[in-house]
Amino acid sequence: MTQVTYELRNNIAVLQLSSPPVNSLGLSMRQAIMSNFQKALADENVDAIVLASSGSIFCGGADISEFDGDLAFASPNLSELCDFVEGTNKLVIAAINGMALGGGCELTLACDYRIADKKAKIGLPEVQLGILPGAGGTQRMPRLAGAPLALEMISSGKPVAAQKLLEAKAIDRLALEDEALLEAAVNYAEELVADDAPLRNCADMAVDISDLPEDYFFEFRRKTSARTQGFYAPEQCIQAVEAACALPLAEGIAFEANLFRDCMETPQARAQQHLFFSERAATKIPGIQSKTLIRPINRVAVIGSGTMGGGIAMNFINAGIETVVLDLNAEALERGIATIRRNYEISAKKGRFTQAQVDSCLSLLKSTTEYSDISDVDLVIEAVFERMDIKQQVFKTLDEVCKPGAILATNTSTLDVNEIAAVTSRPEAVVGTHFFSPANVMRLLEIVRAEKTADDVLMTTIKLAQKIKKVPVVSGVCWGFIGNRMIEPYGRETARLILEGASPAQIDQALTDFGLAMGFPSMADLAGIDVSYLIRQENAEACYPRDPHYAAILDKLYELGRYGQKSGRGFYIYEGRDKREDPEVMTLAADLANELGIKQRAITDQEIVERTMYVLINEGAQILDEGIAYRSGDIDIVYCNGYGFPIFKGGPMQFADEIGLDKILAALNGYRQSLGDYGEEWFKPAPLLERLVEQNKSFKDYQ
Ligand code: 3H9
Repeated sequence: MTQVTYELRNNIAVLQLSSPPVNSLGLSMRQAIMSNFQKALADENVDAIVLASSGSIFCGGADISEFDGDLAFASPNLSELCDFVEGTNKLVIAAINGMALGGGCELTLACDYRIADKKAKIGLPEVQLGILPGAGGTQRMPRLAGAPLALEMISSGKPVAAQKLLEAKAIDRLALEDEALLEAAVNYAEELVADDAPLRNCADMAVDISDLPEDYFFEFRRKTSARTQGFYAPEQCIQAVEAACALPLAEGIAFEANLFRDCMETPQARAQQHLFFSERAATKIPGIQSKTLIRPINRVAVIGSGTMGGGIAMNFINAGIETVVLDLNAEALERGIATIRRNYEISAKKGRFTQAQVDSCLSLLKSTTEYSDISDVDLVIEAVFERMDIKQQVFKTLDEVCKPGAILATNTSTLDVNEIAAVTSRPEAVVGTHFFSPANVMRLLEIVRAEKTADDVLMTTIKLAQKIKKVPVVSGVCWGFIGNRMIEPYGRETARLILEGASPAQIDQALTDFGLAMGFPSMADLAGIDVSYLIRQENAEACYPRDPHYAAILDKLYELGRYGQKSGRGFYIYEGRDKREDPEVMTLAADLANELGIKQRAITDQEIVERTMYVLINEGAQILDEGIAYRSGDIDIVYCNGYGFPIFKGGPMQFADEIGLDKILAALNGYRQSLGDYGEEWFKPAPLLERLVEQNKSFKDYQ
């Protein structure tokens, strides 16, 4: 297939990148660009070259799938291609439509002139893949757009509107509203030829540092350090832009190349690239055609107007979908709707939405206390109290009132979706949609595929999740699905470590040093110790063994009315926004340990991290083996988007692959032995883990 088309329009050669979906710059694409350029350069009738795209975007950058081998560096590599384009003796005009990202953006920077469509976005998102622009972007962008804008773009990875780069003079012209970009680019090229416009080369430019304060880079580092903690690439991005300000282009490019190779070899880069592909793979379901017809979803109902119901409803109205919130209790409904309105007002005040956007969202929000008002909706999401009998009652009613073809979804976070579906006459229409709190903020959506969920119901739910800007992951049915099932052994291990002598603060510190957003003790205090107690009571049979060691410290805190932040005391003491350690917790733990015959001792941070993380990974292995998750990457997406697992470690399963499954297995077996009966009961390695180690494989190999 032709990856680059060549066309002559009078004296202008038009090269169009034509490799869907994103014109990524793999080796064959780079070769095709090079040979088409050579053709245009060899033709004496050609005065200028327009580089454009025939697809919906200009280019998504280097082919990331080449990064795990040598192909990315094979000649012509992207850097060589950009140098070649910059060095040509004919005018080259980039015509940017849709998006120009990463290497795609770098290619345009090597052109002499740039014209973009008004809606185009341009970015250098490499830092989000754990690397930095490696084809001259860190050197050419500061020369063309100025150091501050370039540094912001390169270190955040966020694309900017073409208009912004026009203002910075890195883009020369925007296509007029009613003018097709390609036509505009060809006209522009003809104009430039007629005007005898000069060739441009970044080697002839220096970064303008006249307005940069002396401590500019120091201050930038200081301001971004909290956001970039644990990541390797952001600092390399800063160093590269600093170099651009000091070195001639060729030296700067050589400096950038070293940093690029250095980043490529880090675990962070592997982790972030794994997450990029895992997020996309998670929407593909084995055995289901991606072209499966999806059902139109134009009107949605949410049952329950509590925090969760309200948050869920906001997702849909933000996406322009009319949404009815139903609550049988009129007062609760009024309160719920008022909360949604208030949330929008706050967003408007903070500048996240314009007043017009708020008005448009609120015009899509409806409310009712009558089931008959939702008979025509295309999708209902139930978000009522987490109890099987209550949920089943709701589903019986939905089955009676909803139109044929409607999708019936439950927001349960733990319950058996098959049992919920079984009370309806249409179990094929039932699916789980487990939102995470706050539902309008958290990106993760666990979609639960029950035994009888129809393929088109599942695919519609996945597509809808993307429409409302969630990251969907499909889970099979089991207690707690992927995320909450895995959190259970992690919480148990924390509770046990406290009985053995680790303080909540030590555990929190060890886990935040590891990279988690917060450790289990702080998380339990935030979520409510009463909430986790009730979950343990409700699910005792399904999941929690009645072991006296199990969560003893959490049960004790509950008995004492220490529910966490909401009651001012839990694992910690809370005063306003401050929290401090509570020595009484350690006394309680010592008494319980004594009662249960557990010997207290000093525990290292390494032991804390290993025990909590390795049981999490072990449960993940079991989930994979049972087919609850389709891929290890799905588990990683759940943990990085819903449970604060550090992105730079790529999720628990990628972390395990990185350190080696043999080491995880050895450590589990070590604790199994050293922790006596407790170890024997809770540290048995998952059979899949043992099998993979025997076969010398990783979780990634198991699909
Ligand atoms: C770089 O450029 C390094 C250089 O500085 C130096 C090199 C030496 N490569 O996201 P979508 C696939 S690093 C390979 O669903 P959308 C993607 O996996 C690169 N594949 O579409 C998916 O495949 P599948 C810097 C890529 O419309 C399909 O295309 N660039 C690449 O929602 C559709 O993708 C970036 O970081 C790629 N570069 O969003 C940009 N890009 O169908 C990364 C996409 O098999 N890309 N694919 O699942 C994106 O941000 C989005 O894909 C984009 C389109 C916004 C372009």
